[in-house]
Amino acid sequence: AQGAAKVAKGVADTVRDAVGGITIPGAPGSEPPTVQEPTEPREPLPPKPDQRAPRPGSATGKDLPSAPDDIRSQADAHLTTAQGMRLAETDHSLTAGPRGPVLLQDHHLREKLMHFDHERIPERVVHARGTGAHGRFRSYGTAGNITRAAFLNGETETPVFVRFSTVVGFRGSADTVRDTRGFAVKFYTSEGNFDLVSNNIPVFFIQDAIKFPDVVHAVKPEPAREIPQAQSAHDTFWDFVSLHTEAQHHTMWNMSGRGIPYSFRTLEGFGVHTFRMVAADGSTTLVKFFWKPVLGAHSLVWEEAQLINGVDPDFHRRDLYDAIEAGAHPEWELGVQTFPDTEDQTFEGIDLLDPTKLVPEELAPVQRIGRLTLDAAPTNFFAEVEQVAFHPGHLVPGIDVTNDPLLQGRLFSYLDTQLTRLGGPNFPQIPVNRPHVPVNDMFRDGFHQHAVHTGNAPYKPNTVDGGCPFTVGAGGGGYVEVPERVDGAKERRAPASFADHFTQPRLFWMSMSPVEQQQIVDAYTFELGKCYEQVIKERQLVCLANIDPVLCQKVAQGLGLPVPEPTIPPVEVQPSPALSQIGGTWPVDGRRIGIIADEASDLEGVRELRQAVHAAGMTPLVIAPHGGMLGQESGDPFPVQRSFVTARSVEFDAVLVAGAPAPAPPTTPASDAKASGGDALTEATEAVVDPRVTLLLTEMFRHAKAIGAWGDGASTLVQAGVEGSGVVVADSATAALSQVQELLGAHRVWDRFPPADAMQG
Ligand code: HDE
Repeated sequence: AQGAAKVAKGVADTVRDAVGGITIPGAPGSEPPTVQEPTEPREPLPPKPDQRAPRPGSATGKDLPSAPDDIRSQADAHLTTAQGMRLAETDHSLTAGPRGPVLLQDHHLREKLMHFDHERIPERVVHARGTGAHGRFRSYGTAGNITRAAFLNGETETPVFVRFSTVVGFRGSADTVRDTRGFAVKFYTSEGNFDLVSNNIPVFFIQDAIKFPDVVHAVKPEPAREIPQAQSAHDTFWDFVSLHTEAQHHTMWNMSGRGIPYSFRTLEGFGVHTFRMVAADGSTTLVKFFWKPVLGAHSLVWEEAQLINGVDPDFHRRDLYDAIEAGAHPEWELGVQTFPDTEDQTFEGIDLLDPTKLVPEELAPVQRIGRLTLDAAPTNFFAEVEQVAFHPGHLVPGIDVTNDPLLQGRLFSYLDTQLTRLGGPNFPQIPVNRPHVPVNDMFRDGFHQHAVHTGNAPYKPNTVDGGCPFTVGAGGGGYVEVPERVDGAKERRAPASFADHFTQPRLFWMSMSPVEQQQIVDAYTFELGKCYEQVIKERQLVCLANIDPVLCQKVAQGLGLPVPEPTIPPVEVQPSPALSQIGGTWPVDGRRIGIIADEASDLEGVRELRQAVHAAGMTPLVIAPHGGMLGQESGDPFPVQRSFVTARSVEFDAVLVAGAPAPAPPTTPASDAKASGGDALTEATEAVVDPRVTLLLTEMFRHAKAIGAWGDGASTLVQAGVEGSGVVVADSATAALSQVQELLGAHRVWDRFPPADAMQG
C-alpha cells in the first residue's frame, strides 16, 4: 500500500510539474482538489516510434531499410524463430529416431506450421484482384482558390500509394476480363491521409448504397456452382441490370473498350461522386475528380483480351511493373470539374448527387491541378497491396463529402469491411496505411495492437495527462464539416431527379466513333449470347431499344431475336466527343516492340533497331527461333527475349520483321555478286514461314496493331498473308521503326477494322 501511495504521489507531482498547480483529486498527500481543464496546449507529443512512415525504401525505391525492426526474413544472415532464436536446422522435424514418430515437443515445427496455417486473410469482397505501386503527387497549386487542402496548395509534393483492381474476380483471377477497374489513391499528406477511391468508369450501377449487395451478388459467380469466374456474361448479372434500369449507363461503359483497358498506365480514373471543396475563406465548390493518363486512355480488343487471360493472366500487373522498371514511369494529371455549390446541387439539369450521371466535359471542362507519377513497385505484395486499406472517409481539411446516397453508404462500408479483412480495428497501424504525420488518437488496445502507448489518460477531458491531446479549430488545421442545413421527413425513396435511366447511356452511345460502337454491339451480343434465359435477353433488348434503335436492332440480330419496341419516347442528346477514346495521338512510352529475327537476319539492323526503340522510350523484345543469344559469331551478341515457343502476339504493341543482311559490296564479277546478294532473299522467299510466326503476325493484324518489315523481311509478311493498312515496309530497320512509331501514337490502326454501317438511329 505504501508503494502504491508513492506511485500515486509521483504521478500527482508529475502532473503538477507539467501544467503548474493542477492536482489529482484525492491523491495521497495532495492539496484539496482544485480541478480545472487546462486551456493551453503544451508542446505536441512526440511521434510514436512505432508509427513511423512506411519503410522509406518502398516510397522511393532508393533508400534501404534504416531501423532494425524494419528488417524481416531474408534481410539477415541467420535464420531464427519468431522469437529471434537462431536455428541450427529447419529441414527436418524432431523425431524419435530417423524413422520414428514426430515429437510433440518440436517447438520449431509447431511454430512454423502454425504461422503457415494462418498466412491467408480474407480477400476483398469486391476488388479482390489488384496490384499497386508507390509514387508521388505534385500539385500545380492551381486549386488553392477552391480548397484549403495543403497537398493541393502550392507546388507541394506528396507521397502516394496506388492500387488498381478489377471488381468481380477472385484474387487469383485474370487481369484482362471485362469489368470495371478500381483506381484507388492514398495520399500521405501533411494533414493526414486522403484517399481518392476511384474507378475507371465515371458512373455507377446503383444510386443508393443499399443496392450494393444486390448488384455484387448478381455479377459474382452464380452461387450454386460458383461459375463463371470474373465475368458479367451470365444470367444473374443481366437479370439484375435489365430489371434495375439505373444500371444501364454503367453497363454500357463496361460493354465499351473501357471494360477491357489496355494497361493500368492508360486508365482514366473518375471519383464518380460529387465532392465538396472548401477554401481557406470558407467558400465551397462542388467538384468531380478525374485522373487523366498522360499516355491517353486506351483499350484492348476483345479477342486480344480473351487470349491474354490464358497467355498471361498477370498481364496488367506485369505491364505496370515492367514499365516502372524500364523507367517509363506512368503518369496522370489530377483534374476537377467544378460546379457552383447551389442549393439544388444540379448543373445543366443534371443532378450532381446522382452517381449514374456524368457531366460532359464540353459543359464543364476538366481543370488540371496536379500530376501523379508512379515510380516504385511494391517491396512486398502482401504487406502493401493486400493490406492497404482505402476509405472514402479518409478526408483532409478542404475536402468534404456530399449527400450522394451512394457515397454516404460507402462511408460506412469501407471501415466495416476492413475489420474482418484485416482482423480488427488496428489496420491504420499497418505500415502501408500509416499516415506520414504523427498520429495521436486515443484509440487503445484491440487485436494486433502495435503501439506501446504512453500517457495514462486516453480520454477527454482529462487532467492526468495535462489535458492532452488538444483539439483545434479550422485555423489550427482541424477538420470542420461544412455546416450544411439538413431537413426532411424520414422516408425510403429516390428523388424524382434520379428517375431518368436512358438519356445518359444514349449520350455515351452517340458519342462513340463507329469502331467503338461496333465494339459495343459485339460486347452486348457476346454477353447476352452467353445467357441461357430467353426472357432476360428479351428484357435487356427492351432496355437497348430505349437507348437506341440501331444498337438494339444490331444486337437483336446477333442474338437471333425479334427487335422489341421501346417503352419510352426517343430522347434527343448532344454527343460528348470527349468520351471517345479514338482520334488523338499520344506518347509511345513503354510500348513493346517485337523484333522477329534469326541468325541469318540483318543483325546489325537489329542492333540499331534495339537502340532506337530504347531511345524512343519503348522496349525492344527480340523474338527468335530459340532462346539465348543472337549474333554470337559477330562477337557482339544480344539477348533473345522470346523464342517462337514463348512469344504470343498479345505481348507486343507492334512487330518488325528483320530482313536479310545487305549484300556485301561487289568484289567479284557482277553476275556472281547478284547470285550471292540474292541468295538470302531467295531462301527467305522460298522458306516456309514458321506457323508460330504466321500466327503471331495474323493475330497482330486482326488486333489492328502496327506491323513492319525491312529488306526482304517483307516476304515473310506476304507469306503470312499480312498486307494492308498499317503494314509498313522500309529499306532499313530504323526507317521501318519511325513509321511504326507514328502508327503507335494513335494506339491502333483503326481503319483496319471493317467500316461499320451507320450506327446512329
Ligand atoms: Fe467500393 N468497396 N463500394 N466503390 N471500392 C470496396 O472496400 C462499396 C464504389 C472502390 O484497392 C470494398 O476495402 C460500396 C464506387 C475501389 O483496396 C468495400 C459501394 C467506387 C475499391 C466497398 C461501393 C468504388 C473498392 C471492398 C456502393 C468508385 C478497391 C474491399 C455504395 C468511386 C479499393 C474494401 C482497394 C472496394 C464498398 C461503390 C471504388 C466492400 C458499399 C462507386 C477502387 O468496402
